[in-house]
Amino acid sequence: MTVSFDVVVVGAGLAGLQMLHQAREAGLSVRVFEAGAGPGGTWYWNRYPGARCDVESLEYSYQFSEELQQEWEWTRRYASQPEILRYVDHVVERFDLDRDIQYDTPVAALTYDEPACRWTVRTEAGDEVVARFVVLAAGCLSSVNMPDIPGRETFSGEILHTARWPHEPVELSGKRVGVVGTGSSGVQVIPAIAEEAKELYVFQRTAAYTLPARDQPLDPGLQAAVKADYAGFRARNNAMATAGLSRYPTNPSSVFLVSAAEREAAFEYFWGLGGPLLLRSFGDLMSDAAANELVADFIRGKIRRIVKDPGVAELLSPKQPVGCKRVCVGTGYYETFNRPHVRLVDVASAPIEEITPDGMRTAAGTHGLDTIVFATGFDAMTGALLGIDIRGRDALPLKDVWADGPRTYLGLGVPGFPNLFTMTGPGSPSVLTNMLVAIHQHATWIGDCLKYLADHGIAAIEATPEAEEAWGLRVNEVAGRTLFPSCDSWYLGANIPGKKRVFMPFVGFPAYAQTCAEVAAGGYQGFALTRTGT
Ligand code: N01
Repeated sequence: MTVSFDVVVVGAGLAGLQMLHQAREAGLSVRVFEAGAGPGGTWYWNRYPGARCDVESLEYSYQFSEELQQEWEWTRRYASQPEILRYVDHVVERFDLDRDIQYDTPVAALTYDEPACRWTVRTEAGDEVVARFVVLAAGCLSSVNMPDIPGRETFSGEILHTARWPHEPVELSGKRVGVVGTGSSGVQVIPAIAEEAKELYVFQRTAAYTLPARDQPLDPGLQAAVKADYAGFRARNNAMATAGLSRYPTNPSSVFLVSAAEREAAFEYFWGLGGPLLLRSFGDLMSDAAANELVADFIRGKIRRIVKDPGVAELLSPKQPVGCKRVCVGTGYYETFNRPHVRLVDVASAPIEEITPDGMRTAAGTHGLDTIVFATGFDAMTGALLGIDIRGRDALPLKDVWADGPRTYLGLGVPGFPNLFTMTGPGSPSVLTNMLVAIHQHATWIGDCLKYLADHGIAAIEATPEAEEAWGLRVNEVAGRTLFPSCDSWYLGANIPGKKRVFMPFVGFPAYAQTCAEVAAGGYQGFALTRTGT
């Protein structure tokens, strides 16, 4: 007999765990399928040396339980990967989540049965269950991008990817290590590997802006003050475009309205605060290319002062607007290139051609290596969803519907795919915000929706094509007012060969959350609701 649930959730990362909690709160039976052997998603897989969240720990946490907020003590301004995984384990135990999670179980296919208003969920092992609703919480940055470089199989040493780092300790001391990629993962792993390796070669194609994290032990006074009014703290953060860091509001002034000395002083102040806050020093840095160039130049000046070799400093200086690729936050990143055993290899001018049995060959020469670390990122936002064979009404494959890029209504639903919700999906603020806030907003919205459907005897909910069309226009219109679409980034899908370029996230959390609330209050406008028995 086929096992049946009210809800199946795909993924037991931070999104899937909260969704499980919310669905239980709505009185529904739930099963979560997780590909990994444990919970935590991103934080389960990305266990590379130096991995640390670049969102402040007091904000990168769940807000669905006041008791949880009060009892958990963070130790650092930015939590390390092991600390976040300890938090995840605590949450799983405290809310007894494990009994509804099936680990080591990747989902292979989802097929909608229209007459029954049910999804059949097939795992890679071939087992099937049936569910009224499916929530995809498979992660925005979980489908690994491993570049197809010839000769990989011939390499005699070890090849690693930051997002599939082994659970066992990796021995790098005394070794010649190559790191490919200088995004957020590369910026964190490179200084850590430099501590151990005999020689480190960093293969850089595009220089990224790296702002100093200024990580430190968390001020107990600050933690106590936040806990004294966590609800107020969350509410103030929710009013920010990025759903965070309300303690440091954006200076609304235009950078052009101040003198050069005032501008430098403001940049210095925000640079000193650490993290991505430099982008809050003036109100027009993310909307005006000339304003952005001023802050870009400020950062390049910092790089020139930190990095002793002028040629290396020049190579490390990014050319694209600041923030159109996600800014990196690091500790000692630029300083690492002053170390005598660290070499920057420019693979923009001389691309990687081949992996050989004992190293990496670029157009400029060969570098002998014992270990290669790929920090080459992800097929973001759509990769994990399209990795599942999802077929909606009339067996319509999602990959065909999204052949020209993802199209959604509110990043929550897709026409033709009733009773299927995407968490933090394309078309929602997602990766442009503090993910834990985006997750909370989606998990509570979906949980409330499921309860509404049950209370009103509704068997199916489906985004309408008109609502999806209008939403797509709004996503583009809002993004078009910013510099986000102005360079090749994973937000656009530009990092994956052949992927259609569509700006995927929605810019601006508060307007989005308000729209979602209005849609719900209006009886789920933009969604077609089918009553039981109709
Ligand atoms: O991946 P990326 P990531 N040959 O795509 C290069 C989050 N995150 O894992 O720019 C040579 O940003 C590529 O070069 P280019 C965060 O949202 C958060 O670092 O395409 N190079 C780039 O340098 C982040 O934005 C945290 O020219 C190749 C790099 O690899 C997102 O995850 C930590 C190449 C990939 O950078 C992704 O970050 C880590 C090739 N064939 C990640 N292919 C924190 O919270 C790719 N590259 C701190």
